[in-house]
Amino acid sequence: MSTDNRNIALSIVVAAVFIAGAIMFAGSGSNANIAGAPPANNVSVVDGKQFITINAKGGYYPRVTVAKAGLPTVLKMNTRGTFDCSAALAIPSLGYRNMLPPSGEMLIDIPPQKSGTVMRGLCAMGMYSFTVNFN
Ligand SMILES: [Cu+2]
Repeated sequence: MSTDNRNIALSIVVAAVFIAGAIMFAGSGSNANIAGAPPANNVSVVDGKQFITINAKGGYYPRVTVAKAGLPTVLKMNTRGTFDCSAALAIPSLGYRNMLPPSGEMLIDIPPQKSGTVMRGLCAMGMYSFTVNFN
């Protein structure tokens, strides 16, 4: 290998380390799973019942969900080692307020919603939120 080739190889390695570092830095915030992953397909309809999955940990993901109006719906809140305040969930339009288990699943029944309804979920302090738009 000539000196030139070695220098090129070295600069590629340095660039790769910088890029990896930048990605890790960008992903280290509390919005890591929001910024990093593509929007999940978190809505499914089984036997006329709609299931919406929201992950709660350091915030709620996905932040925005588009769901169908007019269907009985189950909101499935998933936690995994969630010891931050996103475990303290409030859904004002339903009068819902509850602690989610630190790890597990909480199923919340939601009556069929009218088209155009925007349902908002919040942590107890109001710092994290998610919305479900029923269309
Ligand atoms: Cu909070």
